[in-house]
Amino acid sequence: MIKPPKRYTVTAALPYTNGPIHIGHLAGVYVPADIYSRYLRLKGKDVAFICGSDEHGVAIAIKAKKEGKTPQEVIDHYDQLIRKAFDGFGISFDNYSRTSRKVHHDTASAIFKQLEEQGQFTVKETEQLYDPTADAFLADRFVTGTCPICQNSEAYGDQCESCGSSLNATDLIDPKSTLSGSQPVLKQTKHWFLPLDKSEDFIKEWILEGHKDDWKTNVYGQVKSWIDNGLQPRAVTRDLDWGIPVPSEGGAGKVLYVWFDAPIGYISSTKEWAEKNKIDWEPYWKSEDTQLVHFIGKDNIVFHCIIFPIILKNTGAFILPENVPANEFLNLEGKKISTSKNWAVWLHEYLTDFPDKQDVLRYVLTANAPETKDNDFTWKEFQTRNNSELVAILGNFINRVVVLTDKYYEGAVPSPGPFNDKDRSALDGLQAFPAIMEKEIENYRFRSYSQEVINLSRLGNKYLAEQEPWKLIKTDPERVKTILYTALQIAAGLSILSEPLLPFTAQKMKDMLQLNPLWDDVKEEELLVPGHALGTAQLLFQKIEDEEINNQLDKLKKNLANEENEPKEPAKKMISFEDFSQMDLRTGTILQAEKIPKSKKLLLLKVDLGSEQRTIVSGIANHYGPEEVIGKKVSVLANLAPRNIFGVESQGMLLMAEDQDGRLIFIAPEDSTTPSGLSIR
Ligand code: B3M
Ligand code: ZN
Repeated sequence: MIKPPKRYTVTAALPYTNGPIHIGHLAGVYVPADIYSRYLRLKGKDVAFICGSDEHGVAIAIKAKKEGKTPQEVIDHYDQLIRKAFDGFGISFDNYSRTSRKVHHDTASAIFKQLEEQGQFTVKETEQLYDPTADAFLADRFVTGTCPICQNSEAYGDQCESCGSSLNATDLIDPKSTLSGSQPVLKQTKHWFLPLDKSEDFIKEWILEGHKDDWKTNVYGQVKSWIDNGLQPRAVTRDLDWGIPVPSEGGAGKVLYVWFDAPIGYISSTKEWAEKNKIDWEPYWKSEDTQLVHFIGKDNIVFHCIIFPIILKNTGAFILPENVPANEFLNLEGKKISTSKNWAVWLHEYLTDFPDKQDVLRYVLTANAPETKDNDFTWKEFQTRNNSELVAILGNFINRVVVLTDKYYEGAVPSPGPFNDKDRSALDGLQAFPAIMEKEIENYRFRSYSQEVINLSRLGNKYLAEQEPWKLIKTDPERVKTILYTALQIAAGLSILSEPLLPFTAQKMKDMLQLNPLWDDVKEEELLVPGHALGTAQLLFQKIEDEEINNQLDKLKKNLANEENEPKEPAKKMISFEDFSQMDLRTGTILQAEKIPKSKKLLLLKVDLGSEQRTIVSGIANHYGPEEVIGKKVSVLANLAPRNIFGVESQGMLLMAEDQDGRLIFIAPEDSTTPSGLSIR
């Protein structure tokens, strides 16, 4: 039997302070982390629930440039907005710090210096894209261009958000600097590289062997594919002026890569918290009897399961995470949540529109959480779950019990008579719930835990409906005392067991019941003793009307309309006819198609171009299966230089268009008898 941990360090991904946070952040990271931390506290555990603002990185520098502000002004604005949103939703961090603070600069710099002194880095001169107009090296996010895999014309230097491929900035076709719009040039620069490849065996043993049974398959699978593809040395410095200056000879004008410094932000935030509370921070990050859990979204898996653990391991002083239960993504009304398209439900706006309904959103986002696959939030489901589960089951049960106790016994818990089988089974049912819920929470299955809260409410409602105290009161008032005593125990159990999920509602229940126990008290015989005086009854939830939902849907549609009406700049700079005539565009027919192992995005195609056949790798696997495209007429850029993609030489490019929902559509001759190999002009 493994000894239970002495303490828990629970971290939640540090949000970038380059914009507000939305329901996707809550569903993916912060509500699950808060449920877990609140539960541990109710179990009487020693918990450090840690977070903070992630304030470096090019995204902030770009935002500042776009808004004509300094990066400091940007981060100060969004740091406050995000803190208020977290407070508004009861995300109960023990500490929320900022990576722009000195404690973090010192902590990250010390770890960098330790790794450098240990000779853990390789320093290399590499060619990096440089903007001669802005006289600045371009970090990946400062470069946009056409994705070589799926032709998305707005791919970034490090990643294509359309097909999800990880890119090198030099891979982009027709790269453009986001600083000046000019064509970047390649220039020599020096960077410090962390040789991740040297730690492959460590990751294989620690995760692929050690956590194959207890880590979520989506997390395990992503780590496995990174290992299968082979880890590469990764630059941990950048040519930027916003961030933590590289604390080393020759580091002038360079900063730590944001993904090197940000996870260390968990440690600096813990230090800050420990200092405020006059306790030692080290046990929370260095003692083997501490359980460390990282709550993140799926796009942060590689940083939390591979890069950060390798940094910690190489310093030789820190513990590793026991689990990293990353969630998938939440979509909104069937579309990807998009900051740029304002297709989101912003938390600060929700709190204005629904000032007393934080728990409703916490509940709906948990009941529908993207725990194993991307999931969809709809306002209709928000309304339905509120009205038919929170109001009709949980709220209705608590209200009836408190109002009837008030009415029959002036708000004092009655003394029960002898229990019959129904009473006994209701009380036994209640006492079984803590263990049922514990199992779900401790396995990071919060959706299921949320439904157990509703099931406990159902048990209470069903008991009352069967016992009908409002009828019996006339004929058998003694019996009614036993019924309401029993129902009050269930209400008391609910007020505790629902707290991790519904903290605001739980507080209202505890005020009504005048109760403040711990989780394990629910396993006891009696939570509310006879004679105990209750507080005043208050409604826990209100029905949500169609109009409120329609207002939200109208707001989203307006956002989208504004986005669509926004003047579209030409995606690229103008070209001459001569430039265009250099492109050899031809009609083609797809003869064969198959998926590329280890890639979710790519299809390997054999395309007939009339006089010849070409092998072409195309990033359309997310949109079309192999069997769907065989025989399809396509347009091909036939004179694109061959490129090696996932070990396959791709000899050309399929032309695709992207519709407003992000779906890729073929640009092809309508007439299916059009021969292949015709020149398109
Ligand atoms: N700032 C959040 C993101 O990728 C990123 C997390 C850092 S956790 C150390 O959206
Ligand atoms: Zn792409």
